[in-house]
Amino acid sequence: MIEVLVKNILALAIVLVSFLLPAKIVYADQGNLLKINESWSRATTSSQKTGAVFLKIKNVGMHSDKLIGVEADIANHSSLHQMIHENGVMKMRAIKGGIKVSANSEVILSPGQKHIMLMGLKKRLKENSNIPLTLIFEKSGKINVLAIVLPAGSRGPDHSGISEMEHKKHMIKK
Ligand SMILES: [Cu+2]
Repeated sequence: MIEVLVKNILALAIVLVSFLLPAKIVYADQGNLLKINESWSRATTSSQKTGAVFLKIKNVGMHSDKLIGVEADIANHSSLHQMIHENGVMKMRAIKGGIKVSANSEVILSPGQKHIMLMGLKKRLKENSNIPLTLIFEKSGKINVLAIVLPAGSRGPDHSGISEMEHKKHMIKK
């Protein structure tokens, strides 16, 4: 009788342990190691057919990753761009090979630098609206982001008086 009881307790213990283990595996999800902060864009007029999105990518993990693409329903075509100087003129070029985000570091996409280009806008970017985007990373896969549209000519959330709480609303939504 006692032997049966001990066996039952052992079986129960094994079941409990197996319930506890997967929780730890989920916690180590690579996708959570990339934090997308301060995603923003600038309002456009109805005649403007292109827009740009800027954001910060923080890698709190121990492995590097790479932003290799972007998808946005609001535009016919979205790509990663870089500004370059050519014969004294600033030009935009598509980034080949993606944007590397090293372990434990941050990459900032900002005006005049690297940015996400939205080409063939299907509708104008309205101030205070949100643009849903999907960032595609080599290792972490897809991460959905909402970029807030700031006034035309804005220099970014840091300079527009948007509170820290507003920032958090636009952080990574996986
Ligand atoms: Cu561009």
